[in-house]
Amino acid sequence: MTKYIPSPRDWVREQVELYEASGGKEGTTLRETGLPVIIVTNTGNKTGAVRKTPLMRAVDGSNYILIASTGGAPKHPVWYYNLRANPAVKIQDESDIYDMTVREIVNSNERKRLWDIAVAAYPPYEEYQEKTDRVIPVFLAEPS
Ligand code: F42
Repeated sequence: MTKYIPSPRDWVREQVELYEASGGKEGTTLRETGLPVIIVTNTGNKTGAVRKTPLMRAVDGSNYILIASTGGAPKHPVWYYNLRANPAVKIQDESDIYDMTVREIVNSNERKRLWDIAVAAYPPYEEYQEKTDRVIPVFLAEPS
């Protein structure tokens, strides 16, 4: 079995642990916001290790929209490069787990459509985009 390396950030690692240990019944929202979170299991692009990244839940039909915002930080999160290198992921949405394939959406009309859905699900994404010079990447995850 491939090695799982938990996030070095305490609050992220603890959310993943609670989410998984409870079978998707606890730890499923972003702290006090009450807004839903999914867990994206991905593969480290250098280590090949299993990585688990909580993200806000934004959906387009049966597809998930993944926003690489990291709170508007100047650099893309590491998981962005993991998904570019290895698009096969697992997504846990509460108690449901799906095998999915992701692709970065670069077409500007499609990106805008998905971005607007994501902002409706989690309004702070808009402030994160204003905070940073980079264009925040948008992925679409579709059932494999
Ligand atoms: N982040 C978002 O970008 N968008 C969201 O919607 C979002 C929601 C969210 C909700 C709940 C929650 O608990 C966290 C949430 N986050 C959200 C934060 C998100 O889960 C990530 O923690 C954040 O985006 C930072 O991602 P990161 O991949 O940069 O994480 C760092 C801290 C990290 O774990 N780094 C690892 C490490 O050990 O330093 C590296 C992990 C890795 O994949 N390494 C690669 C490998 O091969 O294993 C190689 C690294 C390389 O150099 O390329």
